[in-house]
Amino acid sequence: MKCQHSYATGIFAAFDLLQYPSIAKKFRGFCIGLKTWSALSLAIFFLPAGETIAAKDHAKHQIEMIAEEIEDGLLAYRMVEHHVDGVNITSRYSKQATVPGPTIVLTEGDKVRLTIRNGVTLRPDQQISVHVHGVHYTILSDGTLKIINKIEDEGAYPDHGGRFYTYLWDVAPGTAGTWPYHDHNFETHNGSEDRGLFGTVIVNPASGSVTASNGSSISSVPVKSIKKDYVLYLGDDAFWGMEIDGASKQQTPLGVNPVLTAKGGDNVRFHLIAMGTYLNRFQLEGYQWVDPGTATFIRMKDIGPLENHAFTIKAIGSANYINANFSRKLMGMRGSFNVTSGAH
Ligand SMILES: [Cu+2]
Repeated sequence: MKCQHSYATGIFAAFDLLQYPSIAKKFRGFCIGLKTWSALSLAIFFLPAGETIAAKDHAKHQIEMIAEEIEDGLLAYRMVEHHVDGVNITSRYSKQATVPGPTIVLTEGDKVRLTIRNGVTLRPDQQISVHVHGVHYTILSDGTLKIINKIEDEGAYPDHGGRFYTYLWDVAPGTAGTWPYHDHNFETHNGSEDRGLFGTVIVNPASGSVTASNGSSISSVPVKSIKKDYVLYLGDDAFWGMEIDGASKQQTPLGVNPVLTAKGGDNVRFHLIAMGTYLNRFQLEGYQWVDPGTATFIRMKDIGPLENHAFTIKAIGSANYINANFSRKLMGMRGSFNVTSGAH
């Protein structure tokens, strides 16, 4: 996924260095972009890479992930630890590294401190990073190489000796939505998301409710009423899926072109992210849903590279989901949405 980058500086830079001074210890060299904070930067940034970060900061989400090699030459992210307000929620995630990687569920207004480690030892000189879309951050949390960000290679080298890189995300008002994150530094400055290093951030709205369709009318339903979240990545030849159970919050990787299951009458939410290079036309045959930001029903959605689409529906019957783009259809990009009988 090639990215367009917008660089936020200023207020969040101050926030970054003052509210989270400990975080800057990982940076090697000098920050040439933050002149205002140069005196502070000199003191903080000169510390060696890989120094243990002091626990003193205030991010609601404390996240540590590692990238690892898995079967078939794939690379994948694994959740090592996730604490929310000090509560350990790591058991929600797969114990293995998965494709797609862990889905990080946030709410507008949250702050995140995410540390990445690199367990891919086959290339000792190659960084792995986490570059995220949708949320706000300073240039030092962009997760790209210096050739792009002009300041620093913002990733982790292989984990000999505990090297890592830490990002700060500001999940500011207005960032609600479904966003991809992915590596940007392995092998090339385009990263290695085509080998599995990608995952999803879901930012739930601060209002606590989302627009939903029951097939004929539009309503607002509580996020808490959603029984399942399905995350579907659209590659060039397959969907890669995972799901989150609404009650237990347990995340389950579903593999390629997965069968999605729901009980009739349940609210379920689809999150589609296009990571390939082609235009996709998503259909959930027989269903209509609300085009986000509008009050319009749609029965298909064109999703180009890097684009996202999320919608909530009431499960009212089994259907196939399909990429109706002709060549993608020929590749077999389809799967089933199996709805068992329940309280309609
Ligand atoms: Cu991207």
